[in-house]
Parts: sequence; structure tokens; C-alpha cells
Amino acid sequence: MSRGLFITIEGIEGVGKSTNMDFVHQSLLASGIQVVLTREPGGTELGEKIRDLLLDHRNQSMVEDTELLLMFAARAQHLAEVIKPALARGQWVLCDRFTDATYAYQGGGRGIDTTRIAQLEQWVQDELRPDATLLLDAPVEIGLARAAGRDQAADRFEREQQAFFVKVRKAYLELAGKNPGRYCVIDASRPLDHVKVQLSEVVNHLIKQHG
Ligand code: Z5A
Repeated sequence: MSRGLFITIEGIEGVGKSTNMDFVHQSLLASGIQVVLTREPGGTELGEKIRDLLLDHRNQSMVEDTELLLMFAARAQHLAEVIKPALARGQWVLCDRFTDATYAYQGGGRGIDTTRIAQLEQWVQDELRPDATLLLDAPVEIGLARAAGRDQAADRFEREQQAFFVKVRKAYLELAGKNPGRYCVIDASRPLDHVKVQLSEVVNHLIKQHG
């Protein structure tokens, strides 16, 4: 049995990852593809506990290295329990954020040296990398305005200033530039219908190639 496809969805806050994850998931299911839907940080019982620690706005004393290591601790568990077994069964995995978020947020946003992130990536993931990454891209003002419309309390990341998200977006676009074969950049500033049209094209292409 051939290995399933590993697809990740990335982008700054409020660009519509959650909204569009569902659309991509339904499109894959409609084509008869078995998909495991998951997210980071989290995706396992232990990982969700780590997520709570990372997002809790009361944990203001968390230093950057702790944040980085917790991301990879959750990821190690996620890979062992969910991602690798699903791929080995031939299922596709659709993951809301993965290690590119670490390069963007902890690397770009916090300023941690990316060679450190690369060392942890190699250690925790070995050779496993996403096969395709859908980057929902929109100017920071648009993402933040959309996120502000939600009526839940802001988490530790959402309390960051606009300048932080500008650095995160820049890091994502640099990653996309360096990995053109894996990245599909979607213009998420457009109305939802237009975003879905762009996503459908990418998903149909992936199904044609690997489905
Ligand atoms: N993080 C990290 O630092 N390092 C890592 O390695 C990893 C993660 C893995 C939690 O992630 C935090 O973890 C994240 C980075 C950090 N923090 N931040 N920021 P998360 O993915 O769970 O949290 P999030 O980025 O805040 O995601 P979100 O809240 O789920 O946002 P979203 O999924 O991008 O947006 P949405 O909820 O789908 O849409 C927001 C609103 O906009 C909603 O009302 C939609 O109806 C609306 N929307 C969506 N698309 C459109 C369009 N096209 N037009 C108009 N309105 C739209």
C-alpha cells in the first residue's frame, strides 16, 4: 500500500484556515479519499494539553525556548500517535498548521535562529515533511480584522501586536519562495467564494496526481 499524502494548511491568524479546512476536507471525501483531519499544536490528548499551556494568556512568563520546545514536544506525540500511522495506512492527513508555523512564528515572529528549528525538525521528524502546503495569505490588517470579529477571548498569540504578525507573514512568504514545489499560495484576502475556487484547483490537481 502506498503512503498517504501529507497536506498542511498555514497562514497568519484570521486568514480562514479553520473555515477552509472544512471545505478541503469535504472536497477530498467527495473524491473517495480517506482523510485524517488534525491540527497543531494538539491533535492528541497529550498534545491538546500542551496546546492549552501554549495558548493560555496567563502564561506570560513563558520564554521563547520553552515555547519552541513545547511545539516540538506536541509534534513528536502527534507524529507517533496520529500522522505517521495514518500515512502508513494509506490515508491522507490534512493538518491545520505544522512545522512551517514554527519557522514563521518562533523563527520569524520571535526571532529564534532557524538553524535551531531545523535541528529540532530533523530530530523529531526525521525525513518526514509535508507533501503539499496551502498557504492562505492576506495582509495582516485583514486577518486581524476578521479574527477580531470572533467573540472568544484572545489567546497568548492573539495578544501579540500587528508588527509580530507582519514578521510572521513575511517568514511564511519566504518559505513559500524557497519551496515552490510544495507551497501553493492562495489569495485569502478575496471573498470566501473566490478562495474556495482557488483551493478547488489545487485540491483537484493533488487528487489527479496522487488520488
Ligand atoms: N503556533 C506557533 O506559534 N507555532 C507552531 O509551530 C504552531 C502554532 C503549530 C494556534 O493556532 C496558535 O499556535 C497560532 C500560532 C501558534 N496563533 N496565532 N495566531 P490556531 O491555528 O489554532 O489559531 P489561529 O491562527 O488563531 O487560527 P484560527 O483562529 O482558527 O484562525 P483561522 O482559522 O485562520 O480563521 P477562521 O476562524 O477560519 O476565520 C476567521 C473569521 O474570518 C471567521 O469569522 C470567518 O468566517 C471569516 N473568514 C474566513 N475567510 C474569509 C474570507 N475569505 N472572507 C471573509 N471572511 C472570511
